[in-house]
Amino acid sequence: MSSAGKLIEGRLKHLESHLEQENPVLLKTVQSFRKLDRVARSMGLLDPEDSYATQIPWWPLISVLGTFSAGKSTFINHYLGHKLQRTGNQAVDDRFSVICYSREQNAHSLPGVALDSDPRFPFYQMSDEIERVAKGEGRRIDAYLQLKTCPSEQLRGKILIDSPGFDADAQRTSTLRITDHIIGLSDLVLVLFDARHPEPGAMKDTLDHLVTDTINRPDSGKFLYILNQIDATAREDNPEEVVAAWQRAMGDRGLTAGRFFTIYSPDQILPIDDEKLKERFERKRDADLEEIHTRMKEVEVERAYRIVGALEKTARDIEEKAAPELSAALQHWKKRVLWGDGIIFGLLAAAGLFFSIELGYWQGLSFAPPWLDTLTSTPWLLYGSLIIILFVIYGVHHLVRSVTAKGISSKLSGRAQALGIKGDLSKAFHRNTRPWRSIFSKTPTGWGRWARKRLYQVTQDADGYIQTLNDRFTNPSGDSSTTEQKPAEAETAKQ
Ligand SMILES: Nc1nc2c(ncn2[C@@H]2O[C@H](COP(=O)(O)OP(=O)(O)OP(=O)(O)O)[C@@H](O)[C@H]2O)c(=O)[nH]1
Ligand SMILES: [Mg+2]
Repeated sequence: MSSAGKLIEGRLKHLESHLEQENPVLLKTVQSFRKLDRVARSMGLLDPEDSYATQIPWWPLISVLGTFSAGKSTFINHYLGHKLQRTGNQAVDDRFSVICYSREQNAHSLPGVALDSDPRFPFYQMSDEIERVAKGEGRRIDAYLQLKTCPSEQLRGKILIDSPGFDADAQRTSTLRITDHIIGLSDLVLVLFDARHPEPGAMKDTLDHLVTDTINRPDSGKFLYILNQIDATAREDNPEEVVAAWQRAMGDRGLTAGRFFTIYSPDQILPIDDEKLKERFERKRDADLEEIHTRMKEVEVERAYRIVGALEKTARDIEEKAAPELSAALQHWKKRVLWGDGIIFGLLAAAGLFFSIELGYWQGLSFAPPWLDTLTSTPWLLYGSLIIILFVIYGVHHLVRSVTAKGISSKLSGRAQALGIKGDLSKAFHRNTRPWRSIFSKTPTGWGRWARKRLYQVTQDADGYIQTLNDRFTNPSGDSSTTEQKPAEAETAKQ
């Protein structure tokens, strides 16, 4: 039962081939996840068609949200160095574009369903999510999402999401729901506003949704708020005042300094006649753009460490939480079965004694029912009766086993959630209660020396990966031969 199903093996292969292209440092971790899967499957924690590797998002997600025509698509095109997204002053796109790397020179557009089966994307539940808010819409996932590929080196190892313009009043609930879902999945959220609107007060609802609601989230650190197109303010009498008004509007909603940026697209500059002003604008823009791009680079690094962290944590959780929890449940089950058997067989014996006395089967202390002689003198009758009695005892015992097991396993699901154990603890427990398993065995199925050794190997592997990542991202020794960078990646890292 510990072998992987065909479907999941296919997905893992797919994952490996993408990692090979985009993030080779993480490639080996898939092998370690396979080891974990084998242990978990033999314990019954995972189904053959499940894998721990597909339960975590491998690619960091950066989403770009913001008001209509704020310049979201222009910002993305500039970042990629490709004119991938259509831009314009009319609302040009009402779908979310999920943009990912592909070696192929031509950019491709694929329908939203393509996201369903690709292990890079945590979107397979998205249609269910849409279905929940708008009945019948889940099947129309293509109307909300599209997948685009682009050969930009900037895109290696990450996914960008371009979104349709945001307007709190006009949004359909399903679009709002998708926006929230995407925000939840994202590692970094860039929220763009348009400096051509000199009056932020006019968009109160939008600001409430995009700023007030996001600033109070526990993961508020992942949001960057960007006032875009500030080149347009150069024509105002007092350009600083426009920025200051936005800053105040943000500050009123609790935004602290340091996460509010002012930029404009280097590709779309309106002519600025005042040379000094132009230079000041450019300096500020370049500094802010660099900081934003650095944050975009950092999510990739953070995500790589987080994946190795998840690998190690899952291994430790099996050893330190799942296995002890199962052993404790088995002890508990044994006690309940013994008590259950004791009570039922005790009652049966008492009832037997009572009726046999009532029927006058006892002569003093000896059991002498009138049919005893016939029974003992007819072997088939004697053995037949004994077999029937044994069957009844066995049946009652198994009934007690399964009733008590059900009670314990329903509690175990809650425990697994509370302890944050990945995998199905109650299924694993059921594996231990199969008819041929004795209630006296203390070690859970699949949890032996072999499993411990595997888990130990995985934690050792994880330490090795952390070191590789450290070498790759910090390279304290300055020795390039210790890094696993390929020339193309080194190029990306420099940018
Ligand atoms: N002057 C100037 N124009 C810009 C800048 N960024 C974008 N634009 C222009 O603003 C318009 C809207 O840009 P888009 O990138 O399409 O905006 P968007 O946010 O993707 O728009 P929707 O997807 O329709 O919501 C386009 O005509 C761009 O050329 C900028 O920094 N400065
Ligand atoms: Mg756009």
